Amino acid sequence: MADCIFCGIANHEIPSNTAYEDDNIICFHDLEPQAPVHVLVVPKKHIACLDDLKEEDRGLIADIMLKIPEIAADLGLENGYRVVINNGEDAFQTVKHLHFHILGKRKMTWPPG
Ligand code: DGP
Repeated sequence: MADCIFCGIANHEIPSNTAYEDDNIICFHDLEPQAPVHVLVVPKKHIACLDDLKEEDRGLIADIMLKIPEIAADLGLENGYRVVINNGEDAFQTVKHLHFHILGKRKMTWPPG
């Protein structure tokens, strides 16, 4: 989608520090890391947010969920990690292209801010 930063990264028009990539998914290090390890797992297909998921996306989302532990292991997050989806305004979603944050290498707190 035009003017979407994460589409630009997925298309290699915008550079990123890529941690993992396949035909449908790209994972890259966050520009504003909130933990010593902070990557974003992004479907290459433009889906704005969770609310826009369609039945046809079921396989893609399952692939992402199965890939996250593999990426976490590759990043050395053997002591645990947090996966976050910010969905919509109240959740402070700033980039309107669905993405899964993986944060690790520090102790997290609960509840989140
Ligand atoms: P969210 O608030 O859930 O929409 O998080 C968006 C994240 O995307 C935020 O942590 C900063 C990150 N981000 C925004 N623009 C860029 C970019 O151009 N490159 C990278 N690597 N990360 C970005």
